[in-house]
Amino acid sequence: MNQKLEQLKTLKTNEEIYYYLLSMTKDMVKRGKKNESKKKLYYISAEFLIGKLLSNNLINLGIYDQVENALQSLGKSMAEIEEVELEPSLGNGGLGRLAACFLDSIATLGLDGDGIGLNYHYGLFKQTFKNNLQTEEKNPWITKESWLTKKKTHYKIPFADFTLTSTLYDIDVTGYESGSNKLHLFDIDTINENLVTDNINFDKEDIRHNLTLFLYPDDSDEKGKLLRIYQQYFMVSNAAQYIIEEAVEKGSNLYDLADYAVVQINDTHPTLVIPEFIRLLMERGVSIRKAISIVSNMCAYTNHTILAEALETWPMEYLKKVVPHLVPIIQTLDRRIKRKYKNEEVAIIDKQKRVHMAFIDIHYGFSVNGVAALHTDILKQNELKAFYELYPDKFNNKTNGITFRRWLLHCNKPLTSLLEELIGSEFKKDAMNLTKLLDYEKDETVLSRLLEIKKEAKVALSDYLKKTQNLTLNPDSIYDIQIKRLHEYKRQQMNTLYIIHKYLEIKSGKRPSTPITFLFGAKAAPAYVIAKDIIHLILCLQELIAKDKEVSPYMNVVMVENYNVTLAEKLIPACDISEQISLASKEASGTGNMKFMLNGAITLGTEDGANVEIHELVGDDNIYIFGAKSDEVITHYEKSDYSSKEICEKDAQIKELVDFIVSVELLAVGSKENLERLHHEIISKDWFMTLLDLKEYIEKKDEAFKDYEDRKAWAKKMIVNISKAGYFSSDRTIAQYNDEIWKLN
Ligand code: 26V
Repeated sequence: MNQKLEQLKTLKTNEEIYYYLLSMTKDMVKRGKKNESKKKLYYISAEFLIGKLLSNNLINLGIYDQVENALQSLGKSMAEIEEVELEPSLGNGGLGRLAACFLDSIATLGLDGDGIGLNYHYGLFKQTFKNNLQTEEKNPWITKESWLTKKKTHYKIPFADFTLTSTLYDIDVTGYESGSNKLHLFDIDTINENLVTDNINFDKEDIRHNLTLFLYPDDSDEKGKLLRIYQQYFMVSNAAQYIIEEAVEKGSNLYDLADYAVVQINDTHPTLVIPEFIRLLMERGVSIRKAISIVSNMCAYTNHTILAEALETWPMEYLKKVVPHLVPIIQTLDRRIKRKYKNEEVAIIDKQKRVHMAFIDIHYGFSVNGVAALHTDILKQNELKAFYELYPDKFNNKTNGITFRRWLLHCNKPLTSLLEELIGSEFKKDAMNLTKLLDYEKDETVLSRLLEIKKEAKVALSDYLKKTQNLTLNPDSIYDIQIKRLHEYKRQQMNTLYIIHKYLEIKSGKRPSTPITFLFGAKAAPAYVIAKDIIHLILCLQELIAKDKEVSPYMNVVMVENYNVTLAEKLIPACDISEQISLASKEASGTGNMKFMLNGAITLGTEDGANVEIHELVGDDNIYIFGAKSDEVITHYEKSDYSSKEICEKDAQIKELVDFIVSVELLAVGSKENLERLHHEIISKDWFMTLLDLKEYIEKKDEAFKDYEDRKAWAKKMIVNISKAGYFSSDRTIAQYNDEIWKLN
């Protein structure tokens, strides 16, 4: 090791150093311990939002400090070296990031479990802003040397009209002071990157050459949907072949496959793995009856959303076009259910010949889990009630978690050091030890140090955003942050209505005691028109306020470009107020909420997803909760009795805020088409009930800003939040998955 670091000191450029460390790390992992057991977990997911890997791997291998010291003697820092690494965008948001946190915890707990997914060359997309609008560009991340290791593993993947040959690429997954596992990403050698013409456009029908170009290409049309099925089948056929091969090598006779493998199906995207396993077993001589039973004992499904538009159903016609060989199996699976249960609601193939992917998972898997207590309850009592009645024992909750290696040890070193100094280092291995911090609730010195650390993080974020995006932030302001995918149910639009409220207040002479910075980070799906209009509104407000000398000393809006894991790591430590304001019942869990809490931000949120559990843990005094509860919201949907129009007509204040979207001021900086469309959407539809909660939101947020003025009382809230965050370690979540679902030896 020392010799290696001496050699490092002979290097000059950041690139040379990065690639040296990359290969050194890969080498160490190769020679290090591997997690091994008879039964193995395979976490199949269309998304793995892994973020940059160098720092995390060095932390997990226990050599971060040594490397940092060596770099310092060269007059360099890890922060600079990390800039060389490109961040892959192999995920949309929470679901993909969760998969990455899980891989870290699986390895850390010494469990034998690999991830399986696809090697998208251009990821999701890189977001840029032009004329206050989002534009999408490809996001290449694969360099000649990278964390990917090309393997000699290849499979034949049969489609209707042709067969593709796959190639496997592996990424090492290091555990924190533990053995390592792998993330297997499958690809095709015949990919043609030149197919991408402009931005993210490409020929959607040229499957042999486009299959792994992008994550979830726009599926607003038939071609896009078909490509998505091609991707899904390619992913799961590779997975199934790989899993069977490994199990057989270990001694499985196929009939005992479930003793060698357990498969976690991450949302419905990998669902076709069920019929594919059955097909492969039948090919190897197993009867269909037996094959179904083997597979049903091996597969477990996680549901990540109740949004109807996100629950996948594929028209039978599409499946016939792409994977005709799976169709008879899916029909058999469906027939068996129809024979057993007369209830139409639980049929796999409905009357319109659509295949309900989630229903395959529920009938033919042994476990169904939601991702937060409230979410699981809603699944049982509402969305999947009919299934819960059939299979009460399959349903279970696994509240999400986050890896503290990335979301504390790596992203907030000053806070980590303070914690170590105060409560020792056991919390790094067992996060529940963070409760020891409660002893310091009244310690003035500790409270001041916490505030200093927060200030330092704000300065660091300001410097970074100045340097990388030419954004100007005031580190003496309150940092109020909402970072997550742009979706109406997450209600970024409600946040903008508050901003309008504050702007108008300041205009009328009512100034906040401490200036406020409203930070946003969000990508909108390329075909999601209203989401893009909301981004437009945020950017217009940013411009309007920045140009207004009367207002800008007191408030600013900052939307970061291309929000990703790397930016999250810098934004989260700097946050004072964490915006978790989804319409109750719609956010399955949220995981950003946990990251913010761990870094001493106070949540302003609805009783939704894991916010409910955060609220229970920290108590009323250490969180700002507002808004309609989930049962009330569900009732509104059932009765269709919510009308934003009525609210606007009755409430002049709300009307004033909403109408400001199409004010002369905003139209002067923005596009009439976008702003008018958004305005119309809110006053005439507002499917996610922004206006229902707006008044309470404004009140609560004002209360939070007022409380912020008492810095010591605020710091105490920070302490409570940090000390109670241990429950949200993904180590806890994974231990529960293992104890209750996977049961690895
Ligand atoms: C997908 C789609 C695709 C079609 C257009 C609309 C739409 C809306 C939402 C989604 C979400 C897909 C599933 C997902 O990402 N769920 C997230 O999973 C996280 C990890 O469990 C959880 O923390 C988030 O609350 C949940 O939204």
